[in-house]
Amino acid sequence: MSEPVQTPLTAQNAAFKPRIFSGIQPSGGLTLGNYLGALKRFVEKQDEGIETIYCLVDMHAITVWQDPAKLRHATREGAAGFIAAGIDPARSVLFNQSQVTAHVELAWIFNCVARMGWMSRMTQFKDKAGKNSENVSLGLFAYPALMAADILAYHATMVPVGEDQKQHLELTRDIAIKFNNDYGVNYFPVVDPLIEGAATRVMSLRDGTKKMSKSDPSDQSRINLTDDADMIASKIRKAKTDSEPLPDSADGLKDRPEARNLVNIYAALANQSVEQVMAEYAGAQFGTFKPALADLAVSKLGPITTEMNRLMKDPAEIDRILGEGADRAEAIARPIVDKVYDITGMIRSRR
Ligand code: AQP
Repeated sequence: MSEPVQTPLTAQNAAFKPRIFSGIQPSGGLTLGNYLGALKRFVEKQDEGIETIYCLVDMHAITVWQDPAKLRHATREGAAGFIAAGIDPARSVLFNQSQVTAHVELAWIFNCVARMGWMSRMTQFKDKAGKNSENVSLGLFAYPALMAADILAYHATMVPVGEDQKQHLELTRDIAIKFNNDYGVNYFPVVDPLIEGAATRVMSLRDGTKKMSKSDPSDQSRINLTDDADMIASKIRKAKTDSEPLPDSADGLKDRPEARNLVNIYAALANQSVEQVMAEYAGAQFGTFKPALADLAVSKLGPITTEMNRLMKDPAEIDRILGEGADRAEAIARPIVDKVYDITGMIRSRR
């Protein structure tokens, strides 16, 4: 396990209890990118003893089309992946987003706080919408407001994520600050992003300039947590590289995106620094390095895959765990979101 990183709480957050929230979309199977950039670190945070709340964000997933049966399957498989990777549903709160309505209630309020200009600058929206921005869902545009609601409905102070989510977290901070200023309160914390480790941005195995992603049309571009040992070894063997041997320092990887990606993956899986990996493999050809990486990946991911497969044999038990997690999540979020109705001047006379 890597050394815990102590991120100082933003000054305004002194009034808030340290609490972690993060989520993953069940928009496909979990990838090595999700594992190294998020899940592995979710487990580390849980094991450091901080209060941790983790979510399969199914409402986010439907911002692009999801087949209902596949979404249900991916949500259960995602939950199985969390547990198999080390999330203990007794110590962390684990649930799927749509079971706790506080998320969408707060998201609407935040839609009215966030500005069109802020949303228009989101690079993930631009990447996902591409040239088709007139035809994508309104939900895809408003995605970061729902993400802010996911986090702030729990008054979470820290959010472990991969590098790609940095801009969305800055927007979450902007929403919290604007809400607090508009209503003259110090009600929402200004979250600290936790973007740590050697693999905060795992790249595609086919193109070292593109992020590894569940929705990439090429299955060869990613390692899925459901891939077996042969598949992992074959994908790593075929991963795009250049023809040079590995350099003797991290500096030598600067203009070699594919080589850098494989070294980062190795370092993150082995819980080593990039320098430690370079010290061991300086001068090695990919013919040597790739099999070593494949062995390492299989030894780390194999037990997770086996456990996921075991858990997936009992979907009712997974649903039970998600339901229990949702009850615990609801108990935290409900009073926080109810107070937002009071702050914003909504009459709630039925309660
Ligand atoms: N390639 C990656 N490297 C490091 N971290 C990554 N994450 C995702 N891909 C990488 C981190 O995983 C968490 C959950 O991400 P998500 O599923 O909510 O959405 P995403 O970032 O859009 O992931 P994908 O795989 O690319 O999904 P699709 O294809 O559906 O858009 C986040 O913390 C993210 O940083």
